[in-house]
Amino acid sequence: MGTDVIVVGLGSMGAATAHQLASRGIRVVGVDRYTPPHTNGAHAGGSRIIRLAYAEGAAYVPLLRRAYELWAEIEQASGADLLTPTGGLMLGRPNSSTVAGALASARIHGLAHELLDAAEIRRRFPVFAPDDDEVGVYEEVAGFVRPEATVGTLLDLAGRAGADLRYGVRVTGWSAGPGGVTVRADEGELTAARLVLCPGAGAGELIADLNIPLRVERRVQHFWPVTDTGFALGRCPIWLWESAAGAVAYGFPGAEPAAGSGHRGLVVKTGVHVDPAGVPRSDLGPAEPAEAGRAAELLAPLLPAVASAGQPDGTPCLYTLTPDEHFVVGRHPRHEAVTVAAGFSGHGFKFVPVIGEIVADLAQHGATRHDIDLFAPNRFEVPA
Ligand code: PYC
Repeated sequence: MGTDVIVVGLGSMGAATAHQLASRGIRVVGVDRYTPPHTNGAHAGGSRIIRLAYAEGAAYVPLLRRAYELWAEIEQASGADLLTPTGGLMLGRPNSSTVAGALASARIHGLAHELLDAAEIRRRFPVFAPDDDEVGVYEEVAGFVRPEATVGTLLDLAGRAGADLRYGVRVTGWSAGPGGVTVRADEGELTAARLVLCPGAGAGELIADLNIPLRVERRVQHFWPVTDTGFALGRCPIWLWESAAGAVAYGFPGAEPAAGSGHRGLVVKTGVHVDPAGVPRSDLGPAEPAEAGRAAELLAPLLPAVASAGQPDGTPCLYTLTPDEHFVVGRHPRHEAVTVAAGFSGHGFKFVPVIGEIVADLAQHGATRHDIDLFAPNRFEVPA
């Protein structure tokens, strides 16, 4: 019997899509160059933020509501612990996009939230030292998800539902015609009725014909050894902070240190999402002391205990950024049998289950009930 859908890329969105399709009884073959979960893309590092009052746009909120439902369903189906609510604090000046965007989403969608001034932030969460003119939007439902465990769980569930998952397969190209799709790989060709492309940082080659000016950029997540128990889970929320200079950093409550590390305190993970003074790189080489130094310099005003902690470990990952930093999700504009999910711009992981649902809808029915106008794959095309 033939294949209904080939899914290229099983890193996160592809894993969720393969799970959705296989659970619907669709014959899926999934291929990946590596064996996910792995450290070659965007799902390494142990944790990713999830939040509802979405600063990046109110249009994301309905998708996040559905994502929360699906995260719970996946946890229930697998027994895996994938999402930990911690509360979340969006910090910055009132007119920063991080604060103003979160507030707008909360107000438009009637989301439970509190607006805290600097003194109240310092009182409730003493590890933070915001300037007097900074505020925070606090929401209870925010927290973090576990990316590697999620990808592993989704692939496991997909395989159990009948998906044929093949690893170590390097895809070199594809074509689509009236009779279906052909995927070319080092090992030979695969054919199916439909194709889903979830290429992650390899998007440049596989969706080159869409002419999306994607940028692949390195980011390093740092793990700081701290002693202040104010960072403990239950006392410290996940956070996102926009500095007056336009840098955006984020972080998590402290975790137990790895056995044998010799550190008796907590390990706090942070990342720099935007550094206006950063020089773009797109390699996955080992984290460098200068990168930790720059992170400490950026974080010093907000989190003095992190900035003065010992040398952190660092894990690099790759962002695939679109020009407007909104995702690319939809049917290929010239090949109706092909669906694309790419360009998650460093803020996509929280959406993994709902993107899987949307992409499976598009591959199965050609349409989805979710509003994905913001993500149109052809929005960067210049009219001839
Ligand atoms: O939601 O994880 C996130 C995030 C990090 C930086 C921007 N958004």
